[in-house]
Amino acid sequence: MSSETITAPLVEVPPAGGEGRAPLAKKTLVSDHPTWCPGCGDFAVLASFYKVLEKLNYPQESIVTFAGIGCSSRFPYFVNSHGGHFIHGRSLPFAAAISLGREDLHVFNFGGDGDGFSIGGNHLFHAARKNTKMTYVIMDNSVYGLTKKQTSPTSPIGFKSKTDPWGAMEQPVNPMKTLLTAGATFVARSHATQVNHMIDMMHRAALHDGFSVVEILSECVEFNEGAFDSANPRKGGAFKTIELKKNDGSPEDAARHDPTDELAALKLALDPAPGHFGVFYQVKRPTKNQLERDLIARTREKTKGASALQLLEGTFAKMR
Ligand SMILES: Cc1ncc(C[n+]2csc(CCOP(=O)(O)OP(=O)(O)O)c2C)c(N)n1
Ligand code: SF4
Ligand SMILES: [Mg+2]
Repeated sequence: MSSETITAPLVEVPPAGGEGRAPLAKKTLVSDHPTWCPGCGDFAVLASFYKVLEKLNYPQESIVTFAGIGCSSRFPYFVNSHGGHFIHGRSLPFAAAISLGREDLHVFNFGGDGDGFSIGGNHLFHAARKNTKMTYVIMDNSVYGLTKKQTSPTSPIGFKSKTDPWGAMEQPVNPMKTLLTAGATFVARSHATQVNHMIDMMHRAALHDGFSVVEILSECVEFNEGAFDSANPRKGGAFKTIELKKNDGSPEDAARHDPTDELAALKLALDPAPGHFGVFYQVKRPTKNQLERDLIARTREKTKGASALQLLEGTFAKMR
């Protein structure tokens, strides 16, 4: 590789959109035939995600979808984009590396409640606090679906499974509370039966400059049927949406939710199941991408135009 290649800017960030090209359409985004069980909530999440991509109209080659392991983590197979299927619970650091190294790409990560809050809990915590630019969609079915019904971190107390035949005994994770306290800068919640709401949440998440997470309650019809009926109006439940402040000075605005108010978001998160749906929290905080970009720029100023190769050679020389 010539030093010319190395000194060229590593990252060119093109504007989103497909100028001079046909708009991004579902037919080009569909990849493999989804292999989920008929009736699985994940189908609706996938259909909504295609819609979100159509709305965003990113150049197709700039879209990256990642996932760990699980039924929900099969997601990247069904999206015609760059992507990867990584070790159970470990897709976030992989996705973070792509986000940091290739800022021209739009990185989406998918997974289940087990992948995100159990084996991958540690990675989720650090991805959130580091605020690396990407969108993470957690399809929460409150069970390990792929491995055929074990208790997951979001299974409620009393849930009977292969690991808890007498009923789960331990306190489940509260996803919204966990994500808020971990430091995610965009936290939202939706339900797989509410397609327009899902599209809105994923679209807002994708446009957020930072680590954005959407938890979507997505029913596993095989191993946890009816788990989220209490939030499904068609099944007699209540889908309580969060009304965001309009800052229009109206008296009714006082009761609306301010998504920059962390304590108000935590209060919403503490409401018992089925809880609230919508944007709990959204703030601006420097992304890891921005911080690293600035650091590289400052370092490059000090090194007076030296190429990356020269810098590397200099470092090795000092180590001799
Ligand atoms: C390191 C490792 N541990 C355990 C497994 C087995 N395993 C595969 S998927 C899974 C749980 C999946 O549950 P979840 O993330 O909730 O996804 P779902 O299938 O419910 O969508 C487990 C335990 C694995 N593949 N790799
Ligand atoms: S086992 Fe459950 S989560 Fe997995 S595809 Fe079937 S319905 Fe969906
Ligand atoms: Mg699951």
